[in-house]
Amino acid sequence: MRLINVAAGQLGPIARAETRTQVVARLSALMRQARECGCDLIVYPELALTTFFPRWFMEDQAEIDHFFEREMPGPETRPLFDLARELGIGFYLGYGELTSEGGVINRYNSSILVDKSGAIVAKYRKVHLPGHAEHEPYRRFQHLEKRYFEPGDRFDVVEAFGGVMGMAICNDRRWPETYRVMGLQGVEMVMIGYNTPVHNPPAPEHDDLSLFHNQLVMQAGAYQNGTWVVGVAKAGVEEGVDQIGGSCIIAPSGEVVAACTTKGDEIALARCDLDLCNSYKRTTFNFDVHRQPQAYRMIVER
Ligand code: CDT
Repeated sequence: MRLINVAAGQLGPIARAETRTQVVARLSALMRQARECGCDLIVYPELALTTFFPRWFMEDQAEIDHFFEREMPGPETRPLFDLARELGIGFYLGYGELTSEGGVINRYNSSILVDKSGAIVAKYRKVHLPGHAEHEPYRRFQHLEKRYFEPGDRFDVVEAFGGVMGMAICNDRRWPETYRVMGLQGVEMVMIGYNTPVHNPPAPEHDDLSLFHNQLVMQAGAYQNGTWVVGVAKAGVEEGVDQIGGSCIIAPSGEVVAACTTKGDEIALARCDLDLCNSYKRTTFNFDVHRQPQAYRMIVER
């Protein structure tokens, strides 16, 4: 057995006025709970340091940039890294990343994986940015990820925590390619933070299915690639927008083995044996034996 004790570290709403320091205190409280329960790793949501700001149309760049981190860790986030090192627990954290190289500024919807020594061992930039780039007045709230972020361009994996670890962010979880590209690299645990409004303005007929779709895509991704999946929400009514909860930990069988039951700050725990992946990776989903890539060319050519 190769065990990782994992916590899904769900957050309730973060108000626009809440400071990084206040949020880090909430993240720290969840981290302490997780460690008291023997966890090696806690997974936090997408954009876990601020409110989900793409719901607002903004033109003032300084106002927009307030939601981004210029360094990681920075002065306000360093206490979380220090606590991780002190407790001996790793974490996945989603945040808005602002880079500045040679006078060129780029902004991404990113996540990092931090090991038990408090060192960043991997960074991921969200590939599938949903929503729109311009103000759409018909919407009760906006979803302007295409305005505020550039897309990432790769799904890598990293050896950490005794296994092969991968990251994705929110909308990525709906796309089979996300899991498959990491599956082809032998991924054994995919960590995914999300912010998902219950109401989808362009398709309100999906609203009643939002929790079902959340679980459907992550269960399918886990089973079809023989990997653990840890999906973690920022949930509840945030600045007037109701966001789904449904944080859960899914085994390579596709079964949900732990789940949050509230829409607030809460941890759900599972003892994840990475060797459970083998049973799927070596049989039904033995890619070397059964895949037929010559029949899939259209996926990358169109
Ligand atoms: N954050 C994020 O990617 N949310 C999307 C919302 C639906 S598309 C407007 C999601 O896929 O959950």
